[in-house]
Parts: sequence; structure tokens; C-alpha cells
Amino acid sequence: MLRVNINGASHSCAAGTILSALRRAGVRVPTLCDDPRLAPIGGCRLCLVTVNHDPRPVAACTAPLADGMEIETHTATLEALRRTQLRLLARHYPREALDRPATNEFLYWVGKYGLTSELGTADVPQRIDDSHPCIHVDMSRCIECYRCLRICEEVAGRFVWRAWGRGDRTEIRPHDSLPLVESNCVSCGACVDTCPSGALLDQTARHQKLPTAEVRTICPYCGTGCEIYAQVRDGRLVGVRPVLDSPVNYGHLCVKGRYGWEFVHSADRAARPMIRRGESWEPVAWQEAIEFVAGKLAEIVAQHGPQAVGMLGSSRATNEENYVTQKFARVVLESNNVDCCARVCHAPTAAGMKIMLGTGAATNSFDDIEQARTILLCGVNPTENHPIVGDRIRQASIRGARLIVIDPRRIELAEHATVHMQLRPGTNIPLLNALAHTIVAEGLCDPAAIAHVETWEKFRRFLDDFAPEQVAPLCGVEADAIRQAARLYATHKPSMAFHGLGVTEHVQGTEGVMCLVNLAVITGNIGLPGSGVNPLRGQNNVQGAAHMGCDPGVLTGSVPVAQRQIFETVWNSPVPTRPGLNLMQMIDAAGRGELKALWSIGYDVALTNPNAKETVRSLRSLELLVVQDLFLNETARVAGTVFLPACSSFEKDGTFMNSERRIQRVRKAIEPLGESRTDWEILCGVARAMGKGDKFAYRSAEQIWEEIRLVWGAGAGISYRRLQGPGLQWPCPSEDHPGTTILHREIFSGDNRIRLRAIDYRPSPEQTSDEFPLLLITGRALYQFNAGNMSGRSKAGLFQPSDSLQISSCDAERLNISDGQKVRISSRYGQVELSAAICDRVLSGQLFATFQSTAGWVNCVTGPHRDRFVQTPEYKVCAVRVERASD
Ligand SMILES: Nc1nc2c(c(=O)[nH]1)N[C@H]1C(S)=C(S)[C@@H](COP(=O)(O)OP(=O)(O)OC[C@H]3O[C@@H](n4cnc5c(=O)[nH]c(N)nc54)[C@H](O)[C@@H]3O)O[C@H]1N2
Ligand SMILES: Nc1nc2c(c(=O)[nH]1)N[C@H]1C(S)=C(S)[C@@H](COP(=O)(O)OP(=O)(O)OC[C@H]3O[C@@H](n4cnc5c(=O)[nH]c(N)nc54)[C@H](O)[C@@H]3O)O[C@H]1N2
Ligand SMILES: [Mo]
Repeated sequence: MLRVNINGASHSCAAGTILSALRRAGVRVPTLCDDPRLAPIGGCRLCLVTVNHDPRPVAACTAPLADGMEIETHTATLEALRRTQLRLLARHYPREALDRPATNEFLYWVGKYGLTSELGTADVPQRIDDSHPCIHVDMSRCIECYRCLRICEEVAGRFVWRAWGRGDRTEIRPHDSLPLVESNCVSCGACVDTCPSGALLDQTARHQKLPTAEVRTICPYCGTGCEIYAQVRDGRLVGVRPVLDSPVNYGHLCVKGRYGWEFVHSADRAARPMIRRGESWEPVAWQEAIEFVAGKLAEIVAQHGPQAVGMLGSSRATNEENYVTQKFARVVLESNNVDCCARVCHAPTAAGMKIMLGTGAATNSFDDIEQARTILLCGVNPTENHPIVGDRIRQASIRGARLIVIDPRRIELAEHATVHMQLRPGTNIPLLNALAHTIVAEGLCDPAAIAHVETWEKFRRFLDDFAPEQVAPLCGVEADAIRQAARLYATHKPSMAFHGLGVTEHVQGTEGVMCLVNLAVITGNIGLPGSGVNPLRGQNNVQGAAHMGCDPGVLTGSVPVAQRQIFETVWNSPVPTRPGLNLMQMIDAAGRGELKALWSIGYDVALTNPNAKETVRSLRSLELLVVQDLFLNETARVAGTVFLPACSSFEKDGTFMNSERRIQRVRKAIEPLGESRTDWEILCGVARAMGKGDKFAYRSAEQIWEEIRLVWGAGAGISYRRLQGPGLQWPCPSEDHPGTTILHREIFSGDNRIRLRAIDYRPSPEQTSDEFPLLLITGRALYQFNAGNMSGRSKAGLFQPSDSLQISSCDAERLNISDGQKVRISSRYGQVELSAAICDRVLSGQLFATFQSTAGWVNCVTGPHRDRFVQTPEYKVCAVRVERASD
């Protein structure tokens, strides 16, 4: 602690800048170029202070604090300097800005210093760029604080904004001087968020009054779990901005988080319960809908037994709601047929990591990104799918961390990589084994780590067959690249691995994850800051949905059904022991006429399951298909019998669990729209109608959470009270436990024994042939989210209104396909038409497509193959033929 004197009063302050000391002491000086997210530049000359009576003032934002300093902040000279500086800026600021209330920092200080009448006295040329659907640019209001430019560089890592010209004639414009919408902007809105002068404004904010309330909650999109403020006025959501002190996003958001919220008030929000009569949906009262569902479920269970009904929890709904979903299946339906979309996503991660490490979740935290010296990205595309993580990784690489990318496509982060291995899709196993081979062969293992490995010699011998030269032709990767990557990962430590669906959505998905664990173990990259094996999980709460027990094999906290005692005690009800069906098995069973009823909560299974023709046929065989969603989604459209309107996360309380095991509070910002209800209230209503109301007598989300704490030891220490700030990472077994940022810290100590897995390569049955010569990869892109039901109803979705097929220029030329042209893609399972996007990110022989809508229903061509441990579909390889579609 340093002792300093501020305006005659003494204070003890932590080291830092003078400005940080002033803030802590509650002394306010004007600032315009300062933002806690950015390195200070001392540019605006407003935070000037004098130190130790030196007549030359210093900028408080850049000057470091020193012990014994005497600081003056408001002398007459300093105030005069500030006024002069502000006056200069005011003269060049358009007067008509006053038509709006003083909504920005600049106008606030102009008013405070009595300079409002001096606004706009100089001639100010208009400099409006209205090209961007989310961001309004009016550079006549620019005060040259460079915050937009700096945040784009230092936080987003995009370098969109540039300063053109010098001195008086400096202008800030996008890179290449293009209109913003045509620049390399990714629409994250960080520049708008920091702009103090209104030069950059959200388009929505221009035409509406200021929000009257802000509610701290969690972004409803991906598993990063960014903290946001939901801005509200007159009972409506009017905007979103990032939370500055969140340990996940530190004041940053991506386009979906910031500009993807309008789906909430979308005109086609389905906000009334409905029952299908013939071809049309008939609105009914809640009572009727609930009685209909309860009656049908009871009838089917009575006639065909509990195996004939199933439930799908929602990775978009809260932990509390998913807990109630699986409890409903087990207690009311007496069935373990309950699952969620983790099945088609990271179930292989949960299984592979649980088998090998004991816990099926990310070992480390996002805060480890800045600790890692090497970052391995395998089958994951963070700058599009987890952009805040992607931006943190990019910044780490700019600061010197090395990147290894294993991806068939040249994803954005590959441009920053030391090694990019563009392997043939479906060949992770031989490639990852070859990395292990090299590490062992070159003596780069961590001796302290392998001392704990069981059957080390056997594993070593198994790797003999995976020399880089041997696998290189199979994987389509140079042997030297494999060696270089192996050396980097093993020696430039700590090394942190991230993986995604490019590992899991294959026939050897679970085994791919195990190979990654092998690598981390032999190099000692587990249990340390900046290391570990880290899946980037899908939706806002997919980690939570499965962990709460929406999985046929396990109960809340990943406890096998066999160890159900505590649940039977707390629930005061038996837990069924007959093994349940997972999602894929339920769809199969429906196709065979064995599953009669399915209740699908917040999951558009018809659109997103592979082999759509079969999925739809199966869904249509059901007697009862209950769809509970915000919208009449494709599942409802193709086969639904009852629709129950749920409310979005902005309309309810609860918790989500992010990719790094962090439980965070979701808070209600607006009332449920229309007649919509929370998922848990709907479930409890049906439970009551089925005579089990006493076991579902919850009055609040918190009450459900309290029950979760009783059955889930690793979450027992997490109370709503403790979640007021930034969330807690499990394991957190008691109220005085700080939570766990890094798992397995003790893995290489004591008598711990670790088993590595010798995993042989089994090529996918999905192979190219003369008839189907190309390999289609399916996956994601920045602006749309999965089924597109939310992103497609917001400004974010405007950037990518439909699915398209990425094709290399060489294949396009060979097939006589031009950019934007409609093409027909045929596989062994079906056909689909998409427009072609010629793109140098895919290799010749490979294609890439997104799967967001039925307009181009990509899953009509994906096939039936699955992972052999957990049945995750092989979405990532599909042999196809492409031809020009007839016009
Ligand atoms: N913008 C956006 N963000 C999202 C989503 C979205 O729809 N849109 N969805 C969310 C969900 S549910 C999820 S699960 C996550 C998924 O996030 P990611 O895991 O990043 O998802 P994908 O884009 O499906 O696949 C990742 C990469 O795997 C590569 N790949 C394909 N085959 C192979 C292979 O054989 N080996 C290797 N090493 N790589 C391969 C693909 O080229 C692709 O770049 O994203 C979440 N975030
Ligand atoms: N070809 C191909 N297909 C794929 C994949 C691929 O890579 N390639 N990836 C697969 C993966 S990883 C996944 S996760 C799936 C995703 O498939 P889905 O889970 O079907 O996709 P989402 O868009 O996340 O759908 C969630 C639904 O929940 C609704 N919703 C949002 N909030 C709430 C809420 O609070 N309550 C309720 N009841 N509903 C809500 C939304 O309106 C939306 O309809 O797609 C899979 N399909
Ligand atoms: Mo996912």
C-alpha cells in the first residue's frame, strides 16, 4: 500500500496509476480517452493533475502512483486547462446533438463546464456512414479519443478502425476506407460501447428513449457465458451491453450477444398454447393444453409402459428447468428416457474425459488462456463460434503465445498459427497418435507425469505404428508439420488444448477426446495454469442441461443411476432402474413404433438431427409430440401435436453453467411475453395434473436450486446469495469453498495412477466413391446460431440470411459453378440445394455448409453413422456429389 495525499486528505492506495487512486478515493476528474478495458494513452488532457506542487501537470491516467505523492486535482489552473480543452472539442461538435438528452460522456462534461452554448460554433462537415444495420456512424461527432480504434485493436483484435490524415485533419474511418458494412468489421459493437461522444451509436438506440433499468444476466447464445446487462424500458428489452468486471468477457461481447436479442419481441413469437387439429394449430387455454398433455402421457404409459415415453431437456433453459425435466421423467413418467442436445454435440467429451480423468468437463478456465504459452485448437473455430474466447486467444497469440491448429479448413485463427495441419476430415485419431509418437520418440514426455502412468510400456509400443511418415498420407498432413507441432506442444509449456465438434462429431468422437487427454498427460499439461483439455461447449447451458441429469444414464451431478439413493431420499420417490434411451435411440424407437410420446423442450430436433428424412419419419410416427419453445419451430411444424409457449431467459430467473464449469445467475429483466411461462412452471403444471404435484411444489427457481444443492455434492456450496457477483466454478462443495478454477491439480502426485488409451484408427464407413467424390463438413458460422430460431429473428442474422456451400475455387471451376449459383448436393441419404460460396478456406475435395434452416435443409444429406460409445452423429463427414441445380 502506498500513502498518498489527495487534495489535502491522506489515503492509502494500491499501486497503479494516479487515476485509479483517485477513483478509489472517490475523487472525480473528467476523462474522455480512458476506458478500463484499454491501455491508457493520456490523450484527452482532461484528467490532468499536479503532483508535488510541480507546475507542469501530468495525465492521471498514465502517471504511476508513488509513495508520499501529493496530488491536486482541481486547482484553478487545472480547471482552466480542462475548460480550454473541452471548448476546442465543443466548437467542432454539431449542435443538433443537443436534440437528444446528454446521453454521452462528452456532452455530460461539456454541460458540467458550462460550455453547452459553444457547441457547434465551428463549421462541422457531415460524416455519416449508415451502411451497417447495427451501427450508426457519424464522425462529425468524433472527438478523437481513439477509443474505437483502440478497443478494436486491443480487445477485439480486428484493426477495423484506422486514423487517416494527420493533425487537424485526422479522420477515423474503417480499414481501406470502405463503408463499415463492407470492411472487416465483425459487428461486435465494442467500438460503440466505448465511444464517449455519440460518433458511434447502436442503430436501435438512435430511435428510442434511454433504458430505464439494466438487469445483470447471461447471454442466451453460446457456452462462453458472457455476462450482459439487459436494458429495459416500458417492459421491453431495448438493448444489451457487456458487464465490465465479468471474469468471462471482461466487458466484451460478440455480434449475437450484443445485437442478437430482438427475437424476444419478434412478431411471430408463439406465445399461446396450441393443439394441432388436422393441418392447423388451434390456440387453447393453458388448462386445456396441460390436461391434454397429462392425459395423453398417462394413457400411453398405462398402455405401453414407461419405455414408450421420452423427454428432451433444453440446453437453452436453466439448470433449474433441466433438473425439473429429468426429475419429471424419472418421478412422473418413471422412465430414464431423458436426454438433451449434448448427445449430438459434446457427449463424447463428457464420456471420454470422465473415463480418463474422472470428470467430464473442461479442466481449466478461460483465464488460463493468458497463461498458456502454446494453445492447441483441434476441431474448434472459436472466432466464429465462441468469439470472446476466440478474441482472447487471438490477443494471446499477438502477445507471443504459439498456436497449433488442427482443422481441415483454414479457420481464422489458422492465420495466426505456427502450425496449421489441414487434415482430411475424420483422421484425428492417426494424427493425434502421431503427435504422441513424436513426443515419445523424441524423448519430450514429462518424466514426472509418466511416472504415474499405468502400463506405460504398452502404450509406448502401441504408438510404434504411428510414425509421422506413416500417417502423413492418410491424414493429408506433412510429417514435418506433425513433428513441429509435437515439439511445440510438449516443450513450449504450459500448453492448453481446446477442442470442439471437429473432434466429437465423428464415429470415433469419444476416442478422439481420449487421444487429446493422452497428449496432455504425457506432456504433463494437466492440473496447471495455462494447460488442460478444454471443450468449448455449445449453447448457453448445454453443460448444465446434461449435468443436471438430462441424460439417460446419469442423474444430477453425473451420478450413475445405480447410485440413486440420495435422489430417492430427497425426492421421496423411487428412481427407475431400467436403462433409458438416449436421443438417437429414442428417434430410432419412434421409427419402430416403440416410442409413442416425446416431449421436446427448447430443441429443434427435426431440423438439427442428421439424416432428416428418417428423423421426420420417426417423429411423425409418434402419437404425441409436445414441443415447448419460444417459436413454432421446425419440429413443431413437421410433426408437433401440442405446442407449449416457453419464455426466454430474459423473462425468468435461474442459473446457467458455462463451458468452464461456472454457475452464473440468470435474472428476469421483463415479464413473460403473452401467455408464455417458464419451462419449470409448465413442467410442474403437468406434474400436478398427473397427480405428482406434491413432488413439484416449487414456488421459485431458487427453491429448485436449493433442492439441487441437496443432491449434488460438488455444487452444494453454491447459493444464490453467493452468485450475486461473477458466478462460481464447481466443484464447490461448501459455502466457504472458493470454487475450482483448475481441476486435477494433484494428478501427478502421491500414488495416483493414470491409464492412457491405445486407440486404433477405424475409418468411417462414410467414404468417398466415384458417385460421391467430395467430402462435406457441416458446422457453423459467426452470425447465425444453430437452428437460427433466435439469431434469425435479430439483426445479427441479417449478415447471413441463409445457408450456403463453401467450395474451393478449383472444385468450383472444375464443376463449372460460379459464386452464388444454386447447386444440388446429393449424398447416399438425400439431397439439398444451396447457393455456392467460392472460398479459399476449404481444400479442394472438401466442402463446408451450415445447417440453420429448412430453406436449405442440410441435414437431409447427413448420414446415420454414430460414435460407438455415446452415439453422437457423424455430422462432420458426409460423402457427396455437387452439381449445378437446374434454374
Ligand atoms: N456463431 C455460432 N456460434 C455457435 C453456434 C452456432 O451455431 N453459431 N453453435 C454453438 C454450438 S451448439 C456448439 S456445439 C459450438 C460448436 O463450436 P465448434 O466446435 O467450433 O463447431 P463447428 O463449426 O461445428 O466445428 C468446428 C471445426 O471442426 C472442423 N472439423 C471438421 N472435421 C474435422 C476433423 O476431422 N478434424 C478436425 N480436427 N477438425 C474438423 C471444422 O472445419 C470446423 O472448423 O458452437 C456454439 N457456438
Ligand atoms: N449438420 C449438422 N447438424 C448439427 C450440427 C452440426 O455440426 N452439423 N450440430 C449439432 C449440435 S452441436 C447441436 S447442439 C444441435 C443444436 O440443435 P438445437 O438445440 O435444436 O438448436 P438451437 O438453435 O440451440 O435450438 C434451441 C431451441 O430452443 C429455443 N429456446 C431458446 N430459449 C428457450 C427457453 O428458455 N426455453 C425453451 N423451451 N426453448 C428455448 C429456441 O427457440 C430454439 O428453437 O444441432 C446439431 N445439428
Ligand atoms: Mo452443440
